Amino acid sequence: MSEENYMRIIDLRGRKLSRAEMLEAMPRAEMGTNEASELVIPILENVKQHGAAALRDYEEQFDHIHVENLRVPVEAIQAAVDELDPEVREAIEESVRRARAVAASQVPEDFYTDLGDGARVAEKWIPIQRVGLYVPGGKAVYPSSVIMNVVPAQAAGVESLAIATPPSKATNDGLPDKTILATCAILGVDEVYAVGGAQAVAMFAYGARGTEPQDGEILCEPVDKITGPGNIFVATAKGLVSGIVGIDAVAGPTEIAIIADDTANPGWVAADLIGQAEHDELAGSVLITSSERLADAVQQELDARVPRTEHAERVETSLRGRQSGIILTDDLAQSIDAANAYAAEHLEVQTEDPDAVIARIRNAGAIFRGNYSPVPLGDYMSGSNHVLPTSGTARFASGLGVHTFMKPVEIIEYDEPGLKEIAARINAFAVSEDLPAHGESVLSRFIDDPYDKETI
Ligand code: HSO
Ligand code: ZN
Repeated sequence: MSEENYMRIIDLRGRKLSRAEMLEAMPRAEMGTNEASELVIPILENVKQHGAAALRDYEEQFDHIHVENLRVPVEAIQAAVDELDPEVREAIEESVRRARAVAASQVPEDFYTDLGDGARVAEKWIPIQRVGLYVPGGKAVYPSSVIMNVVPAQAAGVESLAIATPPSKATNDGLPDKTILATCAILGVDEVYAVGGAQAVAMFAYGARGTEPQDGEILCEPVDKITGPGNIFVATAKGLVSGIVGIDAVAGPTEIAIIADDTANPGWVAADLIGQAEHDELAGSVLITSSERLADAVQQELDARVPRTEHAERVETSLRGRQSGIILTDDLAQSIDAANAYAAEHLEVQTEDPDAVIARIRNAGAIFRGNYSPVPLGDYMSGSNHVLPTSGTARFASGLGVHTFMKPVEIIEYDEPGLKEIAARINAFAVSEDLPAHGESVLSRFIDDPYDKETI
């Protein structure tokens, strides 16, 4: 393989790596330190103090757009769907149908455990009441991501759902991107704000007062959880308000890993690597294989395909970046070890027996099985969710789903005999922690004077 190749080789062959060495060998960009906080903290504070006035100022300052109606009028949302290209509309509707079918089966069931007579612990799943979804603007306008957030929230039973998305620079009419608005209409979301960036996160976290004609004094009520991707300022703002409200994960650049063997089609593998690289110069595209022949063939396919794709420059930067590469392994077992260490946001398995590989995968945001389940299928229309853990966080986190918008609450249901049976043990435990009033609380129910230690 020559120097000219798009992707660098990370050769693990013949190396017995410790866990730390394996993690170290994985192609990932350095995480920069976060200097955005200094800019974001005053924005949060200002929106908290001044509500709508501050939001308008920031839209003028950062997006250079005067937004008259911070809350997008419902007629504008409906008009967007009427103007939508019918082909795009069908695509959105198909995507929504499939996502809804999957989300419906994801709704968790309540359950209980009996621990004896009159001793039960039940578990009840409660939807989060109000959620704010951030939808980025700019070059990455993804109506598909609106679907991925809204559908599971609705299936979870979230009562109130608001969307914030910046006013479009392209139309410069103070309204957000029309396809985003149309997607909101198709999904039945009518609370949409033409507000972007850190200020949108502040509006969701603290709520905002304003002088909007259609809302009287309150522009936006505070939410309980904020989800959705965003740039460094949005991510930083989400980090800062988390604790006041819930947030989904703070996403890093998107990435794909493909485990492939000699049975894989090199053209398809190359196309999938390019597809991911198209997102961002920092996107990671990783091929993991023990077949040098496949690796060579994929490099050749990249040579042929990259120059012909529209975003060739961006793709090239991403493929040549240190976050991308071809990992060469001794065998399938080492490929699986590497995939588990990398913990890809998207893991494609294009091998002779994909099920045998999948059985041994423990870390991946989502697994795309076989040659006909490429990542873009999942991005748009498989019914699965495309908001997935990035940067190796798939080791401990999962993708967005109905569970993201619900929380389990335990209900403790003991009756008199159930409590009496273990009252003395609870008391013993409490005393051992020097919290005797805890024991006295329980004992009060069974003896006259729990404070008289002589009688216990
Ligand atoms: N691959 C992206 C999602 C996306 N792709 C949206 C196209 N549109 C992150 O999972
Ligand atoms: Zn994508």
